[in-house]
Amino acid sequence: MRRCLCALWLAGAAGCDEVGRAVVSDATVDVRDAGDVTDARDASDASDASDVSDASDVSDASDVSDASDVSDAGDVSDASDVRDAGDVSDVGSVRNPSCARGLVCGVAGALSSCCAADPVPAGTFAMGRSLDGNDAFDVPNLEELPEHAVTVRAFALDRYEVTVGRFRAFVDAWRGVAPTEGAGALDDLAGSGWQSAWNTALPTTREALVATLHCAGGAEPWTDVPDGNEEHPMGCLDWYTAFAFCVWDGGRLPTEAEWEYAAAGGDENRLYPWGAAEPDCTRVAPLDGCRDPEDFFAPVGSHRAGVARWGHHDFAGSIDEWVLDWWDYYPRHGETPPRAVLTPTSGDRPQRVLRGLGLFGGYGDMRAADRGRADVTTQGGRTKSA
Ligand SMILES: [Ca+2]
Ligand SMILES: [Ca+2]
Repeated sequence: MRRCLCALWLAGAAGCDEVGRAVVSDATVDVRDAGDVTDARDASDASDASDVSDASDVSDASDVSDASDVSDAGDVSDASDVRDAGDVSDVGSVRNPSCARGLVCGVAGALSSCCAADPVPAGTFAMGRSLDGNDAFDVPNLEELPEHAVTVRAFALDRYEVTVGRFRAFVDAWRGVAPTEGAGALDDLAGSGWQSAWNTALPTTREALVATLHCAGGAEPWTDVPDGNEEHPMGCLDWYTAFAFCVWDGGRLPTEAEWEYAAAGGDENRLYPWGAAEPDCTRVAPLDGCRDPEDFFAPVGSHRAGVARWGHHDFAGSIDEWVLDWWDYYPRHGETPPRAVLTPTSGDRPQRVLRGLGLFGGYGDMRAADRGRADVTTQGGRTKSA
């Protein structure tokens, strides 16, 4: 059985300040599970997507492993005529229902299926912000502390945020059927899958689902008919819809630890997904000071200098991303961190974690260790503790 992870991303949108909320969109990251990826380091050596021919036999992450799966610039000579599957070799190997139409993302010379995923090897990393290490940063966010060791199993994560085009396939297929109990769970982690108690949180018809996607008064990336935004990150999804999309697409939401592990480059403990260099307009969108209208909802993967260690784009900026976990403080020194926080924290307003801030983030918000949170029904906006 195919096991994938999906990371859903929330979107920031032009005009959000005016409407008082961010647009929550969801970009996804498909993550093949540890059970399917016995050794992602080996998998990353595989270079031929044609090795994978059967959707029922997804044995490792090499099916959509990295840029080497994609025909290179020599095969894709002109971005203006490369928007179909014939020019991008990995498109046919991707089996996500959301990419059944052969969606292509990226920029000339680096095109791939919008559903391409990159393997992330197992490892241990220092989650949270350090006080004097690579990712030390002068911010008062106590919720990023203490930095603590976390071990992550191998997985594979979508290269790009989920696009409008991918989500359109979900919308077209939606008949109000919720995921089955337990769907989208992590391997060997009871209680991490879909719960039938959540079924009523989902729209019951396609029309009702579409109605939820207009959460920013016309400033959201979704359009009822394709209108130039199909390669832009999807927005306006609450946590339940994000989860349901991932399950439908053969994946699951990543855990907060998986997200930060991939964004920080694992044991490199990067300050930003790309390293230590300060954010600029070539790495993230949108960023304070980069308010070019063309930079709002830029196509996924268009800020090439912001690529993370294992090939993922737009961790920082672009769109906020839902992860599986309930928000909680990090474990104190000496406590064993959970693989994921699966029960709401006590208190009157439990929230889920958001990562990968979009919407006019400052330098601090672009860090791999930066955290946010929001109510599960939120379609835009998040809070941070200072
Ligand atoms: Ca860290
Ligand atoms: Ca992001």
